[in-house]
Amino acid sequence: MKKILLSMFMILIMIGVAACGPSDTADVGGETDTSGGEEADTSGGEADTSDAKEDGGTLYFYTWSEYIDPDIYAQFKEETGITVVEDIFGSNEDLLAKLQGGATGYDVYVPSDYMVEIMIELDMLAELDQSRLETIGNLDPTFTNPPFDPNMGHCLPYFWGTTGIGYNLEDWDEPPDSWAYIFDPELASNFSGQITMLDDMREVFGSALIYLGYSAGTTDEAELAEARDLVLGIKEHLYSFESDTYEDLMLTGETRMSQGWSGDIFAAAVEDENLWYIIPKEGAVMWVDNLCISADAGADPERLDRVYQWLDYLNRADIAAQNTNWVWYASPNAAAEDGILEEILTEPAIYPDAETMERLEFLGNVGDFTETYSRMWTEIKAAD
Ligand code: N2P
Repeated sequence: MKKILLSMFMILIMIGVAACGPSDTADVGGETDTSGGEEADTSGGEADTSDAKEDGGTLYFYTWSEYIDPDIYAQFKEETGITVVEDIFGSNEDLLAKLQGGATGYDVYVPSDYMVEIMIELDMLAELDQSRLETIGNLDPTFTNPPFDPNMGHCLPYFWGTTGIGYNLEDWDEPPDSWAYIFDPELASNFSGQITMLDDMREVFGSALIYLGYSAGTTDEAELAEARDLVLGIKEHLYSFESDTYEDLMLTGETRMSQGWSGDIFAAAVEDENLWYIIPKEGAVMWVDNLCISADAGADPERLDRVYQWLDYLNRADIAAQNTNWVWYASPNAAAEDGILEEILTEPAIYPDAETMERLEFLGNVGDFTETYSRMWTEIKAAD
């Protein structure tokens, strides 16, 4: 069954990308500028010199919050002696802005599909030498030639998922099946002050555009303005725009509904079974996040050596399965399937069926039109 949906995925993954403009990267240093998330040396901190492997150096990993089983850092260190230092970004635009603003020293980034394309164009990524990865064959072929990175020339797919609605079963007899529960002011007023949306302009516009019946990656200014007005119309009912801790707000009961990422909500549901996630009937954004090597790590053989060990480790069948069972996102790693929890593999909101896949859409690279998104996003953020 999964095979069928993956061929659907293949078709969808063909529809997703365009072009973008120039800029440059940054200076030197490894000052891991914490973008608003905390910097966490989750690697087990100081090396235990008694048993541990000899110091294998440090690798700087720039990723999304709660996007890896934290035990993996310690396990990797145990096996390789390499300390991984994690730093967090909240959106693809945040990642790009941090790097363009001068943050450096990172070895591996985790951008989504359209941002991979942008970063390749900006020469921010090193090429991937697949011959250095013993585990390369573990990936499902569906994911090995994405249009945003032909033949995985630069990056390795890490996880994929959707952007839908997290809700609390206690509040509903029937699950909320529509974006209207967030975007219709009257419906949203039922949970006034208890709804979050992602602090992520492409995701917010993407969901609003899909609700309006437009493409999630529109480059039509009038359509985007309509989406902006839609969000402005419900802003008074939002608790906040929040991407890193929104699931925690749902866990404490402070919020009752969120625009969120599939795995974040399902991982929270492990702690509170009343939390659940749906892909609305109008459709939703889907994405593939990727492990990509920074251009400066690519120019340094020692750093590169650590990077390939890290990528190979994350792509190992047992580690990919362990990681999936912690993050609750869908894995592109076919070899991991045997080790992935049945509840994950059979959850249609994690691995959607073919019919649902037809309603999913990639955000796509909107090129220079990104400026229009930014302007309208600022208008949303600035409004009272
Ligand atoms: C994990 C965030 C998932 C990334 N907290 C969505 N692209």
